[in-house]
Amino acid sequence: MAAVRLVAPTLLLTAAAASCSSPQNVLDPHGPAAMRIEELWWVLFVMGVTVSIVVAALLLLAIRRGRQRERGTQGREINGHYLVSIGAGLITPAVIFALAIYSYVIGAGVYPPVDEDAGALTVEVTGHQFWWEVRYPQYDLVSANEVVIPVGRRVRFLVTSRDVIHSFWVPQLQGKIDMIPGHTTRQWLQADEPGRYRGQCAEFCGASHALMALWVFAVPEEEFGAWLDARRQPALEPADPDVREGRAVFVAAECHLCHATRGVARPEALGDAGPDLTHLATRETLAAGTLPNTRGNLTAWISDPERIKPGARMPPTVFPPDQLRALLDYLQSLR
Ligand code: HEC
Ligand SMILES: [Cu+2]
Repeated sequence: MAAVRLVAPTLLLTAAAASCSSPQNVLDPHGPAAMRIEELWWVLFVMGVTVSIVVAALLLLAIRRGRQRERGTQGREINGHYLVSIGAGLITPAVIFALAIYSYVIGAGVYPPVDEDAGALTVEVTGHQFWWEVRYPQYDLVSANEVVIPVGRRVRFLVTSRDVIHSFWVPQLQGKIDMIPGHTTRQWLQADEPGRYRGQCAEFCGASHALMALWVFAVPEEEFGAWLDARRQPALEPADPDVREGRAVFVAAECHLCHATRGVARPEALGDAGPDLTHLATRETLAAGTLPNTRGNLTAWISDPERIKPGARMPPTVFPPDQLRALLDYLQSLR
């Protein structure tokens, strides 16, 4: 039957999407908000499939009747006006209205009001072309491109942007929310299971929009406490002479004008045009999820960011080999 032929591929595709374990799968939710969004998705999907089947069936019926008329074998004429009025005039609008209310209720549950409650753990995420600034204001902690949250706790996210409109979206945990310059948007995020969840900028923001990803790590409460303690430590004056030399290269090349390495070393680097590098070596990726954080990738990134990330707001710098080695030693010491 044609209707089956029409619907089967859609169902197959959906089943494939639902079963695939992509780290950004809306159909594989790991938090209360994402679960409601998934539920809404399935309800609308089933309604959509039902409408497709009904329309396909009516179309087939009309074709059959047309053929019968041509052959003169047409049976009794049905007066369809009643059916059409009741179906199109009453049932369809009622169903659409019910669905509208239902999706409104889901929306209200997904984005409940976020109060000023100072006690709630707060994370501030600021979008930049093309990376994420991450702050924990209650702990005086700054990071970039990776967010760590405790499992099972509702965390308050305050998001904004430094330049253009971005959108903060971690599909397995919560719906997307715009990051608007000059305006702070609030939302709750909660992960019910420990794990790593990939997020992605969901509003076109320039050439490397697609390379603007972030990771959210949900960890047990004790691990979160330990993480906070470790990340609040400042970067120390390096003891190793090589690393100390690398720090001098970092300052001489003016990396510190854009990148902060908060700590006791002087001059203190406080630049904020680029990601905070105080704990760079603990991050898994470079340049907002674009590259694994390895020595080779650090070299490639520093010598030519534009080749890796078109439009990236960092100038290329080429160093003589010994300076480069020292700089890499320094960057890799930032734990
Ligand atoms: C004009 C400002 C500017 C200067 C100067 C600058 N950077 Fe950057 N840097 C950035 C920006 C912006 C990014 C983020 C790029 C992106 O992901 O889109 C970045 C990203 C990085 C990253 C990746 C960080 C992460 O967490 O993903 C490293 C490492 C880095 N820069 C090192 C350096 C070094 C070393 C120097 C000096 C040789 C330097 N930068 C000079 C602006 C700058
Ligand atoms: Cu963006």
